[in-house]
Amino acid sequence: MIIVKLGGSVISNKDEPFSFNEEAVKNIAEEISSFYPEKKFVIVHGGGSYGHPLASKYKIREGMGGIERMIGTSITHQAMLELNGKIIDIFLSKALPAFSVSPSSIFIMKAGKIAYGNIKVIMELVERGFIPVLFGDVCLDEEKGIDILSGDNIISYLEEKMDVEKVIFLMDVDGIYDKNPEEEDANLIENIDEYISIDSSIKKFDVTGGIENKIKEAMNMRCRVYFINGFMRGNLSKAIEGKKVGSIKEADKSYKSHQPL
Ligand code: IP8
Repeated sequence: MIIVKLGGSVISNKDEPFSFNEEAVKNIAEEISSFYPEKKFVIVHGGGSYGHPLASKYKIREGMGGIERMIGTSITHQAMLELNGKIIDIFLSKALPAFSVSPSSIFIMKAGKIAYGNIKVIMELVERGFIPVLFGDVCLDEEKGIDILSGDNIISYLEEKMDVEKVIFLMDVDGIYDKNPEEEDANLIENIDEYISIDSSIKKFDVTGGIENKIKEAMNMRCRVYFINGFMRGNLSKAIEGKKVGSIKEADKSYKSHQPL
């Protein structure tokens, strides 16, 4: 099974609230359709300009905080459902049996991580040939009451519990860089393991927030992980076929997915 993360900056324009990059999602669905049903997929998408502005407007990461925040939590979830619906519709139009699974209905968080997950439905959907489509969502939290669950955290959890052949992160840049990719002397890191092995620290990456979290999560995964540009047609197919593209973290030597890399 292959997990594909549709990054928020690929499916929407982060600077424009409630924007949706229909063309990009159509291209992604088309590429996936040429590998389906031989390959099994789970899709996880980010919040983009649907989830993030609302999550900060209602201060959801601060936890429970009265009726206004509870209403805001529900509004944020509804916005994510709307975004999810747009993605599912495109997949269906390409004859892919995408099936929406709300993370807030199956996960509970604690200290920024998933503390409880009921993923039997996801496993059985995949077994029957469906393509579950999850997303970064609001989530119940054992300590704070509520929190935001990022798509990247969901992927780490699924990778640990399921038989995952590879994880492919679709981004709006060509992969992971040694510094902010907007800087002229930034270099794309093709082999993340090699780069890190020099001093075994992700501090070498001049990164913050989202990317730092992504690299950390990827380094803890057992399977091969790709970071590729989701706007470049053909990139996703190359990653699915196991070709060299973007930045790659190799699978752990001891890890054997039941499916070929
Ligand atoms: O974009 C965030 O998910 P992410 C989800 O995967 C919300 O971090 C609701 C902001």
